[in-house]
Amino acid sequence: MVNLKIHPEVQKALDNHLPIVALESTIISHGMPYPQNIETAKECEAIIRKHGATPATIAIIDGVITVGLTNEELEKIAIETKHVYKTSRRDFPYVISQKLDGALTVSGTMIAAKLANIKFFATGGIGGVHRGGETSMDISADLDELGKTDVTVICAGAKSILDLGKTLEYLETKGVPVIGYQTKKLPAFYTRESNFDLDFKLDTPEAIADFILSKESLHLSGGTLVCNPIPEKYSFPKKLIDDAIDQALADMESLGVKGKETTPFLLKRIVEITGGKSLEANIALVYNNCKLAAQISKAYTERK
Ligand code: PSU
Ligand code: MN
Repeated sequence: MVNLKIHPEVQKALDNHLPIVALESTIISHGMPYPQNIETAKECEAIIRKHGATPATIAIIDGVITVGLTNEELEKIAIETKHVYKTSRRDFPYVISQKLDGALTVSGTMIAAKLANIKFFATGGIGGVHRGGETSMDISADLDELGKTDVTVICAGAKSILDLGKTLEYLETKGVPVIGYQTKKLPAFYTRESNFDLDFKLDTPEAIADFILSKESLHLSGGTLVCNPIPEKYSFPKKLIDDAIDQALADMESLGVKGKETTPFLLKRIVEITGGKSLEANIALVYNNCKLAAQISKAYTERK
């Protein structure tokens, strides 16, 4: 029996088949600095509510998968981040058996959302195939999770700290549909588009809900990735962000940062290099994804 602690508000929404949107916690503990991380986490929940869905931020608290955090729980994982374990698929048994606090990545949140029967999940960007992944084999567990766990992830594409072309190839191999929301190009997180074409462009939350229902009717297991471009106002000039990313990658190389520290290091370094501008963009795109995720979950619930 899985030990899940579900917040009463989330449980009520589950019991009544109301729209619910899951939120990850790695972005809070390891993706943004304090206090912006907690402010963003709270505003994400408010935006989801405003658009007619119930938010469920998910983390592991004292070894218990907790779906829907209280204020105290949110503060714990936002402030004492050194003691919060970055948790992907492989880490669950360790974090749970040792009764630790864990922040869930995209792959971790998909697993927990599935256990709680939540179908939609909003985040910033997903992990992917890192640049040089063909030799380092650094490929995020997010991609395999998308290949097997039935949750729809709404993101702003992937950062070009990754090899976007290989990331798309990997997702294709795993049978993961990648939908561009009102776009034919893969969004690259800080910029509205990359050079990579997407096969499915859908223009409304309703069309995306229909797409997911068709996938379910065929019992095709695995997730769906919805890519929502960053709002125009916050998008970065391509050259500016490319230079910041190159600098961050060079710093990572010279410091010898490896493994699960890679993504948090790069995110932090890019914020420093851009003097905080990238953080503003990051926050804006997450809000944009929360809104779309709420709209899709609402359209889905109305159709089902
Ligand atoms: N990309 C971002 N922001 C993030 C992450 C990725 O733009 O916060 C986090 C997500 O939680 C994602 C994880 O699942 O990093 C991927 O880490 P890794 O590359 O170690 O798999
Ligand atoms: Mn990795």
